[in-house]
Amino acid sequence: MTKNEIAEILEEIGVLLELKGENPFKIRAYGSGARVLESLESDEFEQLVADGKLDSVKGIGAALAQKIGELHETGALGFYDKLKASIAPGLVEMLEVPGLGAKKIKAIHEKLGIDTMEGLAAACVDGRVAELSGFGAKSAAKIAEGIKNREAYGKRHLWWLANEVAQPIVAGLRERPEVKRAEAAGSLRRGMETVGDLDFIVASDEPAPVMTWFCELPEVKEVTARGETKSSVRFESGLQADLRIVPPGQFVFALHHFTGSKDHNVAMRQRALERGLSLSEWGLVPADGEGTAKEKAERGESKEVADEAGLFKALDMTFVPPALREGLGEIEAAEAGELPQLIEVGDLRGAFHNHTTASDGRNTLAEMVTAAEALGWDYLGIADHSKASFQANGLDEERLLKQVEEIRALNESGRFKTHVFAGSEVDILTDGRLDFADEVMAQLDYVVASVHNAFAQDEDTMTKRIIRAVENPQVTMLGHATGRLLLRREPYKVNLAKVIDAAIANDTIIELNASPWRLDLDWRLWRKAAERGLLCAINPDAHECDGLQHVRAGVSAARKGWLQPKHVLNTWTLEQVKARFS
Ligand code: DGT
Ligand code: CA
Ligand code: CA
Ligand code: ZN
Repeated sequence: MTKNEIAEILEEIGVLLELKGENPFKIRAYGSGARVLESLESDEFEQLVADGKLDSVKGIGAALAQKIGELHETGALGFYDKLKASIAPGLVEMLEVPGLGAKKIKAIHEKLGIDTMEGLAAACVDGRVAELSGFGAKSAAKIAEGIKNREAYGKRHLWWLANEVAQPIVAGLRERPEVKRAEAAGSLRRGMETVGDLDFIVASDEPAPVMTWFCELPEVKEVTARGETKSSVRFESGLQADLRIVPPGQFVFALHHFTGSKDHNVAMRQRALERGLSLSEWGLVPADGEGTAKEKAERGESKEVADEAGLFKALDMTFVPPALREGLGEIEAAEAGELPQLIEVGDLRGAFHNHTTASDGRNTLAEMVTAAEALGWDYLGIADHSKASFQANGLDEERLLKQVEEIRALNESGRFKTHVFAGSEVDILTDGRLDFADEVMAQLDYVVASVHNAFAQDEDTMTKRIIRAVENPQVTMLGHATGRLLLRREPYKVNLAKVIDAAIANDTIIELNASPWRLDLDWRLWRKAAERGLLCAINPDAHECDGLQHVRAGVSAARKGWLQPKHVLNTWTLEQVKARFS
């Protein structure tokens, strides 16, 4: 296990101990142990483990060092497994409800004897939670709402996580000798920010062994339907997947049909009808004549197409990338040959808005730059939190200016090919003032301004607050414009049309926060905004080296927003970005 994975487990152990009501010193030891680990360089950590000297680090005692060693070596820890097994799963689940921490869950468990979600939901309704000391009616209502959201959200899954499940399965299908072609279709292929279920389409003349392989995958928890050419399964996470196996001649039509979206399909079928054709998952057949579309296709009456480009061509269109298949004007644009050349991951030369161990990141400045260099990036922007974000260990003026010096020295040292821009993610205070004075921000290469508190402000107040920040000449870009956390937290109330107007008028960039949990500003708003001149920055908001990879999710969302390289700051050359920041 890597040091960051170990740190996560230590953090979790702290929370589990708190749920059990263990002594506060013990609990704190795990939390601070995690933070000490995070602040070590990876090499330094490996060396300490190899030398058996972890316990010489301040904040890591002998017992903790032993546990870290065990996790590092075996990837498991008996103490942790036993601890988890000793706590009712319902209590652990409650940690995911917004507004519920270990302390409150413990009180609910001890005073009301509740250890399931259902029990908790009922106690919120009948007033028992409201009566508990330290709760009250307002907090009971908030918990009830959190549980309800969780149920609604629970039916969908984050694109990033669903994709991590899907890709190895596609690769596995393609390795099978009976499989001619295999793709993941549906909302996953279209790059929707959340996914209801996975839809695998396979071309094969010999479905039986493929079906068996799929239904017997080790990660499959339950086979919910099993047929010769179609099956459905459910994974541990609750994510479900359909597999359809079709004869190779039908593959392109099935792939297109099950990629969707429904709106896109409806428009495509309409277009086919105008040409005397009927389009379906079976094929593209004459609309008139004997029998159903399926029968016609089976009689070999379908047009033959080698790939989706061929299918679109048969309807006098250019290829529509899956990202654009939402029925939002892509048919007309493809007919006119006016589809945009969408941005690709390879167009990115760097990224802004990244954190280090100076605030709440898990990797040091040097580690982050090393990771950016490995990605071949020309530049990396560092924007740690500012002092108002004390819970994220935000930097005050003194620490910030020291970091700027450190970054300038790093650039001059020639140690990395990747240039580092010195920035800050500066809190937008409740009235729209910024957490740093203009003279301080003027010493930075750029500023990301973000809202991190007072989410409950009314729409008018929040809109004015954000616009005031957007109008500040020191602000380069606005961070996560709505604060939403997909499937977890609703956006705060803000008039985005006004914010976008203000950003365009003041030549302020708005980020497309590429964290798979945010993807904020939403892709649905980008096409129009970019046409009106809004510049986008695809910002991974990375809190560790691996987090830089999240730009992939950002690019996926940007493509759904019809964005081209010219709309995105990260595609600019180093010299162009330097000029913009100067
Ligand atoms: P999801 O799973 O909710 O995230 O969204 P999708 O788009 O993956 O939807 P899903 O899995 O129900 O079906 C996959 C695609 O199959 C869908 O995008 C379009 C096509 N499809 C499924 N059912 C229908 C239907 O009743 N009518 C039409 N026109 N297309 C359908
Ligand atoms: Ca689906
Ligand atoms: Ca489906
Ligand atoms: Zn932030």
